[in-house]
Amino acid sequence: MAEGAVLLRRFAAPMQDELRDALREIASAAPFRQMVTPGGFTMSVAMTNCGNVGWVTDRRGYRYDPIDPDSGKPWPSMPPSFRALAARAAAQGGFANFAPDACLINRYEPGAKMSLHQDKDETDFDAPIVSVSLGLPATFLFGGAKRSDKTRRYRLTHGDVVVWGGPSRLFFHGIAPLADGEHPLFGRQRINLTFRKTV
Ligand code: MD3
Ligand code: FE
Repeated sequence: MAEGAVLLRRFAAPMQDELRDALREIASAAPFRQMVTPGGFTMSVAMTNCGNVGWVTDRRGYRYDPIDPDSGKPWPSMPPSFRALAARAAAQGGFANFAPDACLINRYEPGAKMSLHQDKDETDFDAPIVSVSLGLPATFLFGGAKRSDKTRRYRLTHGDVVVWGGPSRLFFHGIAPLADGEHPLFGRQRINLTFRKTV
């Protein structure tokens, strides 16, 4: 897709049942919620996290926080199956010993989108980000190092895993509004996991 970005089609599909069960457990302890941006907009994507820290946004800003602000408790721990999947994908993409400390979980219902942005709230940009797409297909918008760079569109479908390392780690990206549909296992939604090493 770009230097350092490796698309592994259907890589996570063999683990779909295990992923679905683990997600159900995480969401029962830390329910999906639509967070508010520092600018005061409610995101169309609903989010939760697992791992040592979770990504949060509110009127004060964006940050990684060890505590879920909705429950006041730590985020659910990262299931060993998640950790292993992320490490195996990263290795396949050329990054040995990937040890994520955070997994941001995005839930898109039809119409939800994510505007063009960079992921730069982490401190270690040498570590890749690993993303896992589950459920309904999405149109992924992939730009370059500058917001004004032209974007290309990729269709990400159920089970697709992407390793974002090297220069692509800081490229602008987003998700077009999700088209309606029904996935046999995940129903009327798309779930995206992003594994991050934040420190
Ligand atoms: C390219 N999520 O959570 S996954 C995000 O599908 C995010 O939910 C989108 O962007 C989603 O920050 C896109 C693909 C992705 C994730 C992280 C990246 C692409 C990336 C980081 C750097 C470059
Ligand atoms: Fe992102």
